[in-house]
Amino acid sequence: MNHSQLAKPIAALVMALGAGLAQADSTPVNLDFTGTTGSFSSYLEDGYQLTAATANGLTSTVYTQKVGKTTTVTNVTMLTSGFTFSSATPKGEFRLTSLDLDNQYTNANGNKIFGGTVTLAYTLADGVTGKTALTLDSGLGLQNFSESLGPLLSFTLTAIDTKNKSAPFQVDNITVQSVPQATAVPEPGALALLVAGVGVVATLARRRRA
Ligand SMILES: [Ca+2]
Ligand SMILES: [Ca+2]
Repeated sequence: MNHSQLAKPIAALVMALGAGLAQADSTPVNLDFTGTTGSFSSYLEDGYQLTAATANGLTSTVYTQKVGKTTTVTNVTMLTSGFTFSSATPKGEFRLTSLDLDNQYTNANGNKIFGGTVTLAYTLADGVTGKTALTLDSGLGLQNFSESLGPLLSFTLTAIDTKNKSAPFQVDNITVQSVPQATAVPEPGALALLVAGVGVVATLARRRRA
C-alpha cells in the first residue's frame, strides 16, 4: 500500500468521525398548547416552560374564531396577561422563529377589544437584553409573527390594549429551535477511536509491505 492508498481510508475515517462529532441540527419545536387544558401558574410542553406573570395567569382554552362568514376555526390557544418563556433545561439556549398572537377579548363593559401591542422582551445568551413591540391589527383571528431572535435564554410577553391598559391576549404556535452548545474538543472516546483506526490502517500497510 503506497501513501495515496493509505491516505484514502484515513481521510474516510476522519470524515466519518467529523460527522459524528458535528452538532446535529435541532428540529423546530412547536408549542401548540393541545396538551392539557386548564389554568396554570406554569405550563410545560416540548421541553419549554411558560411561567405566568400572575398566579394561575395562564389558561389553555379552546378558542373559536370566525373567518369571513362561513369558516370557523377552533383551536387551543393560551390566554394570558403575560408570561416568561424559557427552556426547561437550565441555560438551554434557543432561537425564537415564530409565534401567533391575538388580543381579541371582551372587556368588563361588554365591548370587544381589538388591536394593541404585545411587548416581546428578551435576554440573549450573552446577557444582553432587548425589547420589540409586536403590533396587532384590528382584524379577527391569530396573526403570525416571524422572528429571528437568539440564541436566547428567555423572553417575556406582555400586552397593552389600544387604551393603554394591561390586556389579556392569546398566544399559539410558539416555534423555537434549541441551540446546541459548541464542543471545543473531541470527546476522549472519539479520539481513542481515531488513534485506533489510524493504527489499524498503518498495521495493514506494514503487513502489505512485509
Ligand atoms: Ca407541541
Ligand atoms: Ca394551538
